[in-house]
Order: sequence, then C-alpha cells, then structure tokens
Amino acid sequence: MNLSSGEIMHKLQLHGIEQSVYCKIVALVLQLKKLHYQHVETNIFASEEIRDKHSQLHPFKKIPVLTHGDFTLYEVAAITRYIDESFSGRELQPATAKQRAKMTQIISLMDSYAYQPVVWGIYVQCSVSPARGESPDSQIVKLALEEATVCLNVLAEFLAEQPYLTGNELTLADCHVHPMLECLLKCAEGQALLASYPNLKQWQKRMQQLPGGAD
Ligand SMILES: N[C@@H](CCC(=O)N[C@@H](CS)C(=O)NCC(=O)O)C(=O)O
Repeated sequence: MNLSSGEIMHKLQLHGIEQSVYCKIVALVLQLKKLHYQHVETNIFASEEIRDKHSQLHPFKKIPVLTHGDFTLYEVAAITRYIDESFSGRELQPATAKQRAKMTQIISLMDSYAYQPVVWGIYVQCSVSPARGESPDSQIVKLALEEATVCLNVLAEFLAEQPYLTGNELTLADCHVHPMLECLLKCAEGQALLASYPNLKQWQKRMQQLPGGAD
C-alpha cells in the first residue's frame, strides 16, 4: 500500500453500467476488498451526448472508469491492480513472480480472445438478441463457440490441479474471468458449452459464493 491515509479516504466512484461485464469485474474486486464505492451510472450506449461527456474521463469512450478523488483510471486490468495495491484487506495478487505472470497472462487472454466470442458472439447473439425479438446470426455463433472452446480448454487446464486459476488462492485473474463466464449461463448454447468442463463449473460455483460473486 503506497497511498497516504488521506488519499485512501477519498471517494471511490465506478462510472459505467452495472450489467457490463467489465464493470462487474471491478465491482467484484471492490467488494472483495470490502470497499465502499459509488456507482455512477454512465450509459454510453444511450446517447452520443453521454458518450461525448464520458470522453472527458475515457478518451476511447469505454466503460468502466474508476475515479478516486482527483485520480482517474481506465482499463480494467490497471483499475483492479490499483485497488488491490492501494487498499488493505484480502490480497488479490499472488506472491511469486511466476504466479503473477500467469495472472497477467490470464487477464490478457480473456481480453484478447474470450471477451468478444463469449460476450458478443454467444451471450448477446443467443440471449440478448432473442429477448429483443431478433434471431441470432448462426455463423457468428458458430465461430464464437469455436473461439470460446479454445479459451475454456485453456482455463480448464489451469484448474486441473488447483482450486483457483493461478494456484490455491483467489486472485485478480479469477475476478477477471468470472463475470465473463457467467454470461454463458444465460443461454442454452453457453450452458451446453460449459457442461463439458466439470472443473470450470466447480470453480464457477466457488466464485458465485463470494461477496459480489452472484450475478
Ligand atoms: N479494454 C477495456 C475494455 C472495456 C470495454 O470494452 N467495455 C465495454 C463495455 S463492457 C464498452 O465500453 N463498450 C463500448 C464500446 O465498445 O463502444 C478495459 O479493460 O476497460
């Protein structure tokens, strides 16, 4: 922890949409650290005006953004590390360099290879679109299922001999993965995919029991 006690007392604000997967990752970490924060609803999908105003905090107009006093931070991997390193409570980064490298690797692979197929290719196509009366695009879903399978294979391998993704302790990697995989439970296609991974399902149950882990 390298903040002064005065700095620690500054108000934490999470700007975004509560249902957003990336906002849920930060909210989970804040709750695991037992931190009080204010959610500032910022629906960037609602209007150009909101997006333009939000660009003062995030030049790429994405959510979430964390503000802590006059400190502003975007990019979830940076935000969760800042929270873990700035505040006492449950430590969410592993002790060894190898485990920390694995944690960073998992966070990066989820952003690079899992978010798009899992959230947009499967969840949005198979759950959100039908709820709006639209049919899923079967080509998009097929490709997304193939890409998501590679990610789930990798995650299941990490969990082969340990309860959490980087070892015996929960870390920021687990927090980054959990809200994304929860999306799969919201449609039959995602549930069918997860069904082939018993150790991932067990890990999911453990994650759901954490404060802030239930969807
Ligand atoms: N790399 C960014 C990704 C954030 C992201 O993609 N957020 C989505 C919502 S879950 C978003 O803002 N989408 C709006 C858009 O793409 O215009 C991070 O780590 O914060």
